[in-house]
Amino acid sequence: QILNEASAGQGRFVSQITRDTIAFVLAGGRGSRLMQLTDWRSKPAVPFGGKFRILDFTLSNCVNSGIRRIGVATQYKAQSLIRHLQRGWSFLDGRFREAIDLLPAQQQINEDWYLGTANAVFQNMDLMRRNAPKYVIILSGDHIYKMDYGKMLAQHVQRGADMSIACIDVPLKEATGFGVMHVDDHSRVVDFVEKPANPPCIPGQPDRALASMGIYVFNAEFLYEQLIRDADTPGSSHDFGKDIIPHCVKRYQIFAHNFVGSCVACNPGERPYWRDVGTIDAYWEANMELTKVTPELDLYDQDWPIWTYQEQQPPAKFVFDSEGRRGMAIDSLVSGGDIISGATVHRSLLFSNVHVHSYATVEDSVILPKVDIGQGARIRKAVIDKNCKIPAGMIIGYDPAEDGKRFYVSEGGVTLVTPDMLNQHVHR
Ligand code: ADQ
Ligand code: ADP
Repeated sequence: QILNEASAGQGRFVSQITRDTIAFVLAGGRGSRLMQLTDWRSKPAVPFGGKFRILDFTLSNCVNSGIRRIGVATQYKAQSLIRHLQRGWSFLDGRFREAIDLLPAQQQINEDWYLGTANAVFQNMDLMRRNAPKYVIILSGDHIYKMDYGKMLAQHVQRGADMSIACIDVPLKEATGFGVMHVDDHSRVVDFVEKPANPPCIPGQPDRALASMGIYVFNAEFLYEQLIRDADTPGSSHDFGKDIIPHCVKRYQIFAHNFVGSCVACNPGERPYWRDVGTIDAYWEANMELTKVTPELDLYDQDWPIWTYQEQQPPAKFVFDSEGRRGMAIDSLVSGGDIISGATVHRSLLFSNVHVHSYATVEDSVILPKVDIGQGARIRKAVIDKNCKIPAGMIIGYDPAEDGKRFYVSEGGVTLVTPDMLNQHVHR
């Protein structure tokens, strides 16, 4: 309908709607289930997929959807994220009303840091108002997915909604970690519970639930009204899922947008790709999936590029060592600055500047930037953090009991190694 109206000269094109939209990205949470991987950086800054940071996926969705006025709210250990954004995302050009604004919690209004997700937006409301957007899309910097937000915005406008919530159906037993909703025949949200102990199922589908993706489109004026009301509500935790949405569902026009309609390059009949990567196991698995011949997440789609910052690096290099052992990587993603010399790499992701020395083997592992793997080391099913220097001959991932004494071993048997752990237990 919206396209018909637009072509008849009465309505508004999707490109006009996205131009009238500001994106507000929540990137302040720690992501504590990623264990020591988030000791020194927030979850959105965690490297992913051989060259990106988790937040790059959300920001690329914005830019590729034509939403180019973006605010990023940061709080927990933000230095790494801020540096990444300054280096990698400053290509947005103010002359075209494009901008990326870094919005660290800075006690702008009173003594408080960002108390909850809604409070993070509330504290930046004046800044937002000055840009006079018609719509605000609120996003989280925590997920890996490709989504055309323009389609969600167009549907929001077409339905005359006050607010829209993107949703995805998930297994019922996983729904306790999400906001879960009920919708009527017109997709209007009639009930919403945040992280319920006993989640309600989708009618007729006893083992599935309709989960909020934490992606919200608001009419700007409606958002301001709700934020002001919430700020004045005693006892509120100032959170969208816990406070704002439950208050609004019975009173206003809140609609669910099905992610299937706006995911990019989803195969028909298959569930669309949306990953939380919030635990070491989920993080390792999502990275490992990328080493498959045809992974679900296509990083090579030139119509939906994932933007990032990476230092200039020389090409990856594979060499025979002095004794003629072949350096090779199979079913793996390798990056600029890597050198694999007389070592074997299988089903692994190597970020930039990784050196693997002779006789070493690396299997089923995620190796973050600037890691040095010494001669004869053997690494299996591991995540090795940035700047680790793995001593010659070290064995990781073959004996969980032994690894557990020095490193972190996840429920799923993934060993996480950080420089702090190596300093404490190995380099003493
Ligand atoms: P959670 O994922 O548990 O649930 P939350 O921890 O509030 O939500 O984090 C949402 C986003 O906000 C994250 O990107 C986080 O980094 C950021 N964030 C958290 N606190 C912040 C603060 N004080 N300042 C700035 N940023 C902050 C939410 C919804 C659920 C929904 C899931 C989907 O509440 O209803 O189902 O997301 O993952
Ligand atoms: P990233 O590439 O994610 O920014 P870094 O290794 O550069 O990762 O670390 C992020 C930030 O944390 C940097 O400011 C770094 O100086 C700091 N940091 C990392 N490890 C330590 C540590 N052991 N002690 C103090 N600061 C640290």
